[in-house]
Amino acid sequence: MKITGAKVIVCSPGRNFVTLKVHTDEGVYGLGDATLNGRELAVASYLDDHVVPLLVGRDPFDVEDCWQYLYKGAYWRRGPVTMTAIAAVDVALWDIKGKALGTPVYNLLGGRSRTGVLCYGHASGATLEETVDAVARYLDLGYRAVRAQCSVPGVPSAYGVGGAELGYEPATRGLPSEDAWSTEEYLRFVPRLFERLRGEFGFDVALLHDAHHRLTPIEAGWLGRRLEDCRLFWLEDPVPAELQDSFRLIREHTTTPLAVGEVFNSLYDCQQLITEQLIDYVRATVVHAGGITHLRKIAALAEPYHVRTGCHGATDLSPVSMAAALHFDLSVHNFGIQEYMRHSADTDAVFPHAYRFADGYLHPGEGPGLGVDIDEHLAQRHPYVPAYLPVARRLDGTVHSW
Ligand code: CS2
Ligand code: MG
Repeated sequence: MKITGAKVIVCSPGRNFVTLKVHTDEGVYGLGDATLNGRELAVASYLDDHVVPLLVGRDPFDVEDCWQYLYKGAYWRRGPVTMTAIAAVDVALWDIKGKALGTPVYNLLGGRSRTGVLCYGHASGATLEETVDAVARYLDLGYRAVRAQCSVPGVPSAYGVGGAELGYEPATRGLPSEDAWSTEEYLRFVPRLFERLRGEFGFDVALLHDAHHRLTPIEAGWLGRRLEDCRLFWLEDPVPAELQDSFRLIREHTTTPLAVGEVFNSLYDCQQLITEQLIDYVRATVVHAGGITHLRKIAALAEPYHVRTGCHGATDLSPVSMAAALHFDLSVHNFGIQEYMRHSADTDAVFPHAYRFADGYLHPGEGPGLGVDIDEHLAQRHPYVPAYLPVARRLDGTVHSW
């Protein structure tokens, strides 16, 4: 079998997505997600101009060789654009292999390690009581794990609040919006949120929270210790993770489990965090961390260090990513949890898929390949619209991590 070409499909069914469709001389094609929220066209160009021409004539079954060729052959290694482009090719080749062999991709990754993929949803509210109600709605839907985010009194726009009923879409069309931030108000409020939630729901539901890169290590250590009696499943992105040493300081102060890595694009971003057991969950994903091939290597490094996976799964990761993640999640031994932000009806129509939610778990489906497709005609009806993630500023105007 040979690759005959590939097409980069940019569409915007409510939000922007970039999809790579790789064609072969036997009529089998594979899909890969190449969406990088706010920088979509950079990846589309990287693929169109610098990757697709290199794929023609290659054997799509040579997944590892293709990965190494695109990674080492680029010379300029790593980075979110490069690794998202490589990821799209990688996932498409796994899709082709599964389809050609007539088996779901998880069977190519070692088969099933569990009956279903535990997932978590996103509850949020403008007030404590709204957030309590939102968590209750997720429990009524059958979720066993829920991320809770709430507006913070005195902070005009906290992270993770608002948007669709069962999702949260931070990117807005047009130029970046500017969100105000106050760490002091946030630290004063978050313990109240989780004490209220534990008081309402007890300890049967797994509660998660995303600090979204906004604290210093000592602030994160304080918050983690303050939340210990609330037994969070994890505290996510407590600090920006460029300096992996930071997590030593947090670890000295708290046993609250830590999760990081949705912005990571390679094993090297988390090597120290894993080997020094500074985190409990690694959030790297198939779409931004080099595809299934590289994510398996991150998980393999993590396994002996008691670090589990917790793949990112926000609305800006398309159903192609969700499908690929679920095949990986079903098979990888040190699986932790899968984020599951439901997509809009428009998105689901463009990307018909086999995966389904039942009783708090996701299942990838039993069809060959990834079990996801793209309706190119429908996609064309939703052209790209420039959209950006917000920029955060502290109340005094200083730019802060969003
Ligand atoms: C968040 C995301 O899902 C999460 O944990 O961090 O909403 C993130 O802000 C977006 O995916 C960024 O594009
Ligand atoms: Mg996050």
